[in-house]
Amino acid sequence: MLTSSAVSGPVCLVRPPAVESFRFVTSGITLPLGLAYIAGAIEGCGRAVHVIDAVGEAPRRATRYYKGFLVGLPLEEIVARVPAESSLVGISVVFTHEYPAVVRLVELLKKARPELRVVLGGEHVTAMPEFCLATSKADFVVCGEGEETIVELLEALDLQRPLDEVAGIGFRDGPRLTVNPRRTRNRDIDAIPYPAWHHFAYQTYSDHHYIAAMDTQRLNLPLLATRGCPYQCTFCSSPNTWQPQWIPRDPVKVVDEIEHHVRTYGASSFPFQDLTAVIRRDWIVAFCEEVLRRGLDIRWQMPSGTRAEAVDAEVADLMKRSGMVSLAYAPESGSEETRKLIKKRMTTEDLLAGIRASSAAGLNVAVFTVIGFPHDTPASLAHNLEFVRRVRALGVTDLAVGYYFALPATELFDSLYDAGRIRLDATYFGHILQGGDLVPSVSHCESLGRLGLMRWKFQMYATFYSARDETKPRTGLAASLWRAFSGLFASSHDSKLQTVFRNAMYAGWTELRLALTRGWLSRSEERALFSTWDDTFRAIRAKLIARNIAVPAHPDTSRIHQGNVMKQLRVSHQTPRTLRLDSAAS
Ligand code: B12
Ligand code: SF4
Repeated sequence: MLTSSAVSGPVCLVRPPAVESFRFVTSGITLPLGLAYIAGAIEGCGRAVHVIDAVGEAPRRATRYYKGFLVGLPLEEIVARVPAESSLVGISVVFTHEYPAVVRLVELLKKARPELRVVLGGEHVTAMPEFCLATSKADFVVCGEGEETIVELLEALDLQRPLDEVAGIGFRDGPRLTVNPRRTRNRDIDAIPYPAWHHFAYQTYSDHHYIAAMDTQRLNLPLLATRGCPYQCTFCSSPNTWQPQWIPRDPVKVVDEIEHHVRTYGASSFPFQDLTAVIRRDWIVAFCEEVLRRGLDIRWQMPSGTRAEAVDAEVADLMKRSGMVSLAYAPESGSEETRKLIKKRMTTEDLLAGIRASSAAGLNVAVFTVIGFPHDTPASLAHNLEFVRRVRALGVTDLAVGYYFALPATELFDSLYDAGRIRLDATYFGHILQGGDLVPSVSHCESLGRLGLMRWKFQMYATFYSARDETKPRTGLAASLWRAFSGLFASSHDSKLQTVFRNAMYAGWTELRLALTRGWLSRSEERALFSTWDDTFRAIRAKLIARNIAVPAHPDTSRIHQGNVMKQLRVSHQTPRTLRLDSAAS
């Protein structure tokens, strides 16, 4: 029977080591914004917090991992740093590829201190709550937005209230895994306490270029102006985590937060980490005007990909004048048909208009594309070539061509998994990082293999970087190559190409250096760890389907767009359930 007892000492929050590998990306690592919000929420209710940020505390230490390497404190050192008086540890698991390290970390924590209780939260846990309870020794999981849930869980433990009354959590009671209904999304997001950056080595992140944006040589703090996204792209886990719901903050309050960070920490550069910040024109106009009205000398960027509909010449000019440096558009494909199949509701016309306005205003513009969707064909990919030529001519500075990876809790993943086209093994958990690889580790594409995809990637890059940008002097292949190399020596970058190249050189060298070291586990321990995971997940999925909490997905990935995922998400989020993995009956 599950026993509940009061939480003593500071709540210890852990950002596990990040994962990097030899690949071409701007950055894989930034300050952990979600965990900083959790720290702020716990402090906001009068409790003490202790943070172990594995990356911030050892930014240049690296340990060989099953894919690439772990960046930050070795797992044993994290265990040793948990305060003796803490009785509860919260660990953030944003990325699926970080999860195996967290499983090992929890094992080490429980071995050293069996009385410690461990709670996991973050995007990956939200995608697979039962799986995380079944495959790790964690006691609790928090699904979705975590601030209210963690505070209520702590109260429930203190007051010994029944855990099945806490919305948004899952917990283990012997062999029984319980997942409660989700909490309703918090609409009053302006009332959420600011991220508690005073617990994090924010200067270290900027010093080591751990910034998910263009390097401006200023002190960076990430920012969130909105939560969630109203769309339901078939490859994206955000509908499951945030439900397709976009909730913006009051733009004036966002600028209040910026001023607070300028005053308190001396920050002056703010990469926005929103899923899709610019949806409403009036919102972005109000935000920029407020920054200008206060005369703030800041830089800000939107590096994670936004939508284009609200960006016209006036908006782009306001963004530039208020300090914006760069933004990224994420159409994912140059083919309108592919965009329809992945439910990316973005027209080429809107996108090109947004790009034209942004680059005319002098902003650095990046375009994100993905190749290797299961339904991609040579014919659909061919649209990308003309597309990248067109966006280059309009002044787009950088292009990212990523390989498709199958994130859990997405419509495409369910379809591939139910059709037997994915196994949850080490390759699966590593392939999430393959977007920036030269050759993908897996192809989920029906008509192209790994090498076929690689050829398309090279062709798209070659077309883009050798095409002429009509809006700038000195473009073309030679100029682009020089730009890439110059990133190794320049301290501040004005093209992602420079950052990508610098990161790849560092990651490649680190991987080489670590190749023959023992690493986080021995090779046989690695194999043992992953050996049962697929069976476990398959059993969980079968039980959820048998209880109508999940539905078998359509095996034809080009038909998925015809459905609406909302109905199924509602059922899955609102149905309380308890599974026993040792019995076929439950
Ligand atoms: C900014 C960002 C990045 C940044 C860095 C992020 C970082 N290292 O912290 C950059 C650009 C580097 C990046 C890179 C990648 N990213 Co990214 N990124 C994001 C993005 C847009 C925002 C993250 C964020 O700050 N969110 C805002 C905070 C408030 O939300 P949150 O972190 O989820 O935290 C909340 C809850 O999850 C929960 N919670 C979180 N931790 C904890 C801990 C506890 C104890 C508790 C109780 C609760 C809790 O409470 C928090 C507050 O409500 C997300 C999408 C998203 N909106 O989350 C994708 C996302 C995290 N990225 C994703 C992916 C796939 C990648 C890449 C693999 C892409 C690629 N092609 O290479 C790389 C991997 C990099 C690496 N080496 O690990 C996926 C991850 C999915 C998964 N299952 O793994 C996401 C979810 C996007 C998506 N839907 O596809 N990313
Ligand atoms: S890919 Fe972007 S637009 Fe699509 S659901 Fe995810 S966050 Fe929203």
